[in-house]
Amino acid sequence: TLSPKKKIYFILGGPGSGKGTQCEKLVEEFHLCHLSAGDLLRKEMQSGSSHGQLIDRMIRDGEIVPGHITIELLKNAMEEQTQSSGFLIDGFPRKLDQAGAFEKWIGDFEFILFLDCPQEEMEQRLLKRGQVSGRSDDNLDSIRKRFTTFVETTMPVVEYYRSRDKLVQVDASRSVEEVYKDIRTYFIEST
Ligand code: UP5
Ligand code: MG
Repeated sequence: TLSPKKKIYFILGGPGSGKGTQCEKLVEEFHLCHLSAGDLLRKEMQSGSSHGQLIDRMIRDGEIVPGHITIELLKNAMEEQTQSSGFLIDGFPRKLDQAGAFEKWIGDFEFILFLDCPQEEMEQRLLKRGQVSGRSDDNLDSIRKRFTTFVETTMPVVEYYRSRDKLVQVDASRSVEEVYKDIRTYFIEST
């Protein structure tokens, strides 16, 4: 099981809000281990796992992969990592029942960082990235589906943790540097 001394932070925000970009900057400054649930699922898909086809279809349709699959991947990645002082869990939990199941396993965590960004801005960013990313879900049809899933299923997670005072929120519509300037203050206070 996990060392109880390790700090755990979650990063949530809509598709294209800048979760991955901001996590990279946090890794540089605070030496945390960055685990993107989406990246872990894409890696699992490419490894030829028995869940590959299911993951492939669900990512393309912007749907949330069954929790037992994602949680297993996250647990394994966290147990393998013995060096870092803590974890940045990016893009998870996206659904209330998955949040509950995972919280039971980890026990306590520091906070959820919510990157708040208007849909038009996220759409622009993703369409631009889509020209080069090769991601199967960076097309307008998939992007719209990802937005719907985010609003219907993931925003309730955000609101739940806000009501428990476990949420910090930043305006993610600004430049990468401006957003990071705000974000880092929460991590300075916490580490
Ligand atoms: N960019 C970033 N910040 C910018 C800024 N401030 N100003 C201007 N441009 C900015 O950024 C996206 C693009 O915007 C980049 O080109 C960047 O340079 C630019 P990025 O940092 O990649 O944003 P991020 O929020 O990480 O966007 P991402 O596309 O990764 O978000 P999603 O949440 O859609 O993707 P994720 O990989 O987390 O999940 C993909 C799918 O996996 C889900 O739709 C779902 O099907 C599945 N999934 C699950 O089922 N369960 C999970 O728990 C997790 C994922
Ligand atoms: Mg990402």
